[in-house]
Amino acid sequence: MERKTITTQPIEGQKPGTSGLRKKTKVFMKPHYLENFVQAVWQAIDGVAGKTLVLGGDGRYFNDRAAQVILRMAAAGGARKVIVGQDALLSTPAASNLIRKRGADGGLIMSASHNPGGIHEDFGIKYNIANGGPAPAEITDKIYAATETLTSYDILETQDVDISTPGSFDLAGMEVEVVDPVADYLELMSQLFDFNALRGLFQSGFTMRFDAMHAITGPYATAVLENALGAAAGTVVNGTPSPDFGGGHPDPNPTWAKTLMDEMMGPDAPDFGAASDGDGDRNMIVGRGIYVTPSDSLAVLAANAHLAPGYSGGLKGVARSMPTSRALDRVAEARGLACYETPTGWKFFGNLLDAGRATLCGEESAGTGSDHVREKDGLWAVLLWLSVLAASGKSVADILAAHWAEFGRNYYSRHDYEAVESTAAERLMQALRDQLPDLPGQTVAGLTVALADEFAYDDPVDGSRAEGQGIRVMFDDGARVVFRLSGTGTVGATLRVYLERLENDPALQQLDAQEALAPVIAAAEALAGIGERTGRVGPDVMT
Ligand code: VG1
Ligand code: CO
Repeated sequence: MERKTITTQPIEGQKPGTSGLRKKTKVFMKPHYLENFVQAVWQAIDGVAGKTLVLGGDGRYFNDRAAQVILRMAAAGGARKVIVGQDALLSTPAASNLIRKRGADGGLIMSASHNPGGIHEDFGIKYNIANGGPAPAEITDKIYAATETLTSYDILETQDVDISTPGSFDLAGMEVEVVDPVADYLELMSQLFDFNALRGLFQSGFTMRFDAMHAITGPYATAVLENALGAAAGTVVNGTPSPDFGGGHPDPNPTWAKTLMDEMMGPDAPDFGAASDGDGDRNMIVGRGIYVTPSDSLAVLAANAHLAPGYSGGLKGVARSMPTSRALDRVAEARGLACYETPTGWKFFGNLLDAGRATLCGEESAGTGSDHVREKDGLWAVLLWLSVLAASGKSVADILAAHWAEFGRNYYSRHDYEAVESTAAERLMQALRDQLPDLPGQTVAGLTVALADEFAYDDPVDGSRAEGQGIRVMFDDGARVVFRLSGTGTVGATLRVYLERLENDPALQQLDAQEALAPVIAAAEALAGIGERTGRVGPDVMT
């Protein structure tokens, strides 16, 4: 085994986005592409020498190859140890848990999350820090800067190592520990939730469908729901991870999880439905005949988390990303909880969780989590919902109706325009930015603007500031529209339009969300001229 220093040159565009670096798989497979980025990570953390890292991914195409490269580079860099999931698999929340539990210095997660996988689709890589959470901007900026000046990387010349069975071995002085990807995560869940009560729920005839979307959550959901909790065999569908996610799009929303949606809206629907994304950190919740928006799900969980043992002492506070609906704020207000509003992306919750200011966090993009790890956690959210259902004995529809009657309903939807031509998208955002000073007081499609700004966040823990985090327009009746460009796409630009309107009258809380939001949708179009500027007649995805 020989340690080699390979000469390279900076590669353009290796700038981490909302959640790591995501590119077409074929781009990642180009000579030096992955290696340059990994070396830049080592540089950003002042070298990998002596460090212990966690490594795993969601099993998408190139996951296995990338893992071998990273192991060889960690060994060449003098790392003390790498804890790797068997076959290089780990869900994102399981990786976060392992980093924390083992006191590792950080970890590398190989995933492009909800983006499709396969040789013609996307691959990604993300660095997490010692608290188990995504690296903050301070570190991702350093990584990017390093990619721009890099001239060489170190790598071991050796055969592939066998990581198909748990156990430890030596790789040129570095220990490689291969672990069962599910075991530690299962143990953590059993500490947070009352498994006996959940077993009782399934014994009482409660039925469920969990769509793992051919992604990493399959083995976790099968182990937890079917094996530990006794849900019927077949509860978990599409449970075997495949490198291209069965040719599907592992994004748990009504568009991409349509089969599950159809089943839940059909005559023989189970009591409860759920799905998760490529790397297992997102969740979609559906009741029989009713879809739960992620924003509502977060609010319901905040109002009821005390029903699970892990949260019986109450919540320290809650947090949501800015575009997430303000349903959570209403719960926080009623319960006297601090409520934080952060930019999009889980990395912004890390400080709040570490400082004990928030226990529960969430995003409208189907991410919910708590201080048990430093990532959002799809299966955890499902178990918390099951705990609420078991303790209350109510259906999902009844829980939602009661929640809206108590707190009001924040009608909510996100409209995505995908792969829009980048310049057109930038121009649209700039035109909105230019209008901001003049908007307050104006009437747009019948709604009067109360406030309009571009969101900036001052972190209350470390004082760091994040600017340019989305344009928001609030109307005087409490409605709101937010515009942002995605930071996870790999083709052109994705415009996200977040729409929200509050309805306090229980008689008007059962409308179709798109109908209820029609005035806000019209105002968004009037403000941004989406059709004209993008050439699109409608959104590609509505959540
Ligand atoms: C999207 C979501 C954001 C989420 C991020 C990573 O980012 O909107 O809420 O944190 O994906 O999630 P963007 O920049 O495309 O809007 V995952 O599960 O894809 O790591
Ligand atoms: Co994800």
